[in-house]
Amino acid sequence: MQKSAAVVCLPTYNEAENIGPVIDRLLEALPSLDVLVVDDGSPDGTGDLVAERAASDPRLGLIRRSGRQGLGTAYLAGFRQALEGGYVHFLTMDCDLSHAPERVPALIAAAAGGLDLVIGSRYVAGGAIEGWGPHRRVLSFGANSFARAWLRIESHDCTSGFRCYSRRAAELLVNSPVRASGYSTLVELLVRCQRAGLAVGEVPITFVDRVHGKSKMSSREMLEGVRSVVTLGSALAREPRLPASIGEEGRAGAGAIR
Ligand SMILES: Nc1nc2c(ncn2[C@@H]2O[C@H](COP(=O)(O)OP(=O)(O)O)[C@@H](O)[C@H]2O)c(=O)[nH]1
Ligand SMILES: [Mg+2]
Repeated sequence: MQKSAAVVCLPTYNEAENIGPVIDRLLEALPSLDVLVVDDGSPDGTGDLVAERAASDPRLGLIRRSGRQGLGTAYLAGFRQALEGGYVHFLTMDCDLSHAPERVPALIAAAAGGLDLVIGSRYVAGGAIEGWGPHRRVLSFGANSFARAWLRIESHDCTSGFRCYSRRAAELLVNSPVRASGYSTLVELLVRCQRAGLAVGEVPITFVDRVHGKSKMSSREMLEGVRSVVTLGSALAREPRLPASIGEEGRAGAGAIR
């Protein structure tokens, strides 16, 4: 396995129109990249499309789960399998082209500079959002600001799903008692890395609203996410801190990298 080997864990639920272009653009973006799709029995046949393609493409893998089980467990199922593959970088992104596959090398380059978690960020200089109206912008920025303040998160975009984790970050997370689901899972995974003293940084991305398919983020899910960020704060306060040995080297990298 090459030193730069990276895998993108791609959670999917009803992304039949997007999955082909996302995989094409990812495989094109970097020759050393593999893709692992985690599909939750999408009724629109996303899993079948991937299975067909994976049969003849060794760079593509598929985990099929029965029924929608949430984003958090999808990431962790992907990491658990990918950790057996000896990868160095473990990426996650949405499968709706909101996250440009061409930005993957920038995340990996920042990670290779010594970060354990690199976030593709909408809220640092150079970051942007295209295609969202004021309502969704305010909701996202509000949920993000609330989670940052409540959990004392240093990163500016704590709900972005476009990320690159190091091997030790992926190992930490699969062995953590991750409890949140939905948007708050992203917050929890970040908080767990920050609390373990891992080095976290951000690179700017331009987030583009999805063109095909529907967002799975409803107002109800967003409210539920805020509620679970609140309870996450108290649950984390009761948990013992991880040994400092994980990350004494780490804390420098909270800034943005271009
Ligand atoms: N496997 C799996 N994927 C999911 C689930 N919920 C959402 N996704 C995927 O997670 C990504 C983010 O969801 P999306 O609907 O784009 O949320 P938004 O970006 O907040 O609007 C997409 O690739 C979805 O297909 C789930 O329960 N299981
Ligand atoms: Mg999306």
